[in-house]
Amino acid sequence: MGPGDIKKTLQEEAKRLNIDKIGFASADPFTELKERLKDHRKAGYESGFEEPDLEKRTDPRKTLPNARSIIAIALAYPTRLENPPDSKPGAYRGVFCRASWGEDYHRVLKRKLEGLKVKLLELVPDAKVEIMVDTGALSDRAVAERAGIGWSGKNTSIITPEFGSWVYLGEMITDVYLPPDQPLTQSCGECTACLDACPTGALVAPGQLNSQACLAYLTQTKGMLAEEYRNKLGGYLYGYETCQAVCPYNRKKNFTQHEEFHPDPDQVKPLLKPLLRMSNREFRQRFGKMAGSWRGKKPIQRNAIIALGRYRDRTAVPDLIHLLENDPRPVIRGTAAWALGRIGGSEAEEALYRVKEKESNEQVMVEIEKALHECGIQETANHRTYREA
Ligand code: B12
Ligand code: SF4
Repeated sequence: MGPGDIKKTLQEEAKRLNIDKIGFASADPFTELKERLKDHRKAGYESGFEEPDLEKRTDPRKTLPNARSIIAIALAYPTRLENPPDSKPGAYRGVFCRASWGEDYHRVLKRKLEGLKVKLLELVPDAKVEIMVDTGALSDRAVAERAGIGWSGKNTSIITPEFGSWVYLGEMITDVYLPPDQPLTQSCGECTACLDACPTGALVAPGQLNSQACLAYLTQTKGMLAEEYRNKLGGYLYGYETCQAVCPYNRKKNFTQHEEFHPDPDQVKPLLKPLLRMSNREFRQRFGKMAGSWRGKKPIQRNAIIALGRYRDRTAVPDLIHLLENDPRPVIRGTAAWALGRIGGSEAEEALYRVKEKESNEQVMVEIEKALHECGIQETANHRTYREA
């Protein structure tokens, strides 16, 4: 069988496996990307989640010697929640980004790629293959771009004409030669909607993201969230997606053909308060299969506390006080102090004074002081409102 026929058979197999898009690219080094990545690093824009070795990241042959082709795939994911549960006073909810809905996409895409691998090995029994989804050395986006899956948007996402950027990407490097596809020629044109909408200015230039300021990244950090970002998360517990939501290519796109990605509304939009007291075991049971659980419980709980503070949910005060007084993790105590400062009231203020006497962590102390100051400001404001009335 010739390379063209192998490619055709793989395309047919992809259809059978319910893969939304498949593209083929050469495995030559990504030389242009390498220069970009160097600049990206120099500017301090990396997240730290990327493969650190730039050689490995841009040369597929560092992963698979004699690599000749890369087979890239994309799977579309849903964007709409049917019957979303209400988020209301006393029962506020947070939200996981759409890229975390349903079963962890790493597993789903790897299964699809394994299916393609089986077919390729049937056709070329001594073929060598290496499968990657997100955590591999290569830039999945650069591969998808080269393979004609989609084009690179100003929000840095790969945008497909059919599914917008609501797609996951994955690839398989092989030493089998397969005729490459052509990259797409489409582009964003004059549109700047994502750059204008990003609440933190993380999209520093078209196609260039400062990850350190990206809310999608910041929801995944384990330390204290810098104060300037706390009011900008908008209820997100994991990930962020405004730069995708505003994109005209994503408008009204909602693809539900993969059952694995169907969201459980109560899981992807959970009540905030119960998250605060969740054990590790409960967390794993409830969220362990989602992509959004990979950083563990702490960032999700921290973000839930921030959301409760932002909503000024008075019914959360007892739970927040419990954390402030008892939680062994300074990040959780410090964030709880911040939330109590935002919510205010005598119960919160008294608790803050109480813990001030015994707190030994410096960072938490700073948050307590600031929260007490905030309570004082609110007290004065309430008093003023009362007098004016
Ligand atoms: C690190 C990482 C992050 C970081 C940094 C993201 C970033 N933009 O760099 C953080 C945590 C912020 C993140 C967030 C998200 N991520 Co992410 N992430 C990755 C990861 C592991 C590496 C990306 C990387 O190397 N970034 C560094 C930049 C420089 O490289 P790059 O983005 O691959 O480079 C492309 C473009 O940025 C552009 N480019 C790079 N530099 C320059 C410079 C100029 C001047 C120009 C014009 C262009 C340009 O060219 C490259 C080829 O297209 C990939 C998986 C992988 N192995 O590739 C997933 C991946 C990119 N993430 C993905 C997803 C889904 C997300 C989120 C949507 C999740 C969410 N809802 O929160 C957000 C989107 C935020 C955004 N606008 O990028 C998908 C993207 C799918 C798609 N359609 O594009 C990937 C491919 C995972 C996957 N296998 O599906 N992610
Ligand atoms: S919002 Fe506009 S500029 Fe941004 S990625 Fe979409 S089309 Fe491109």
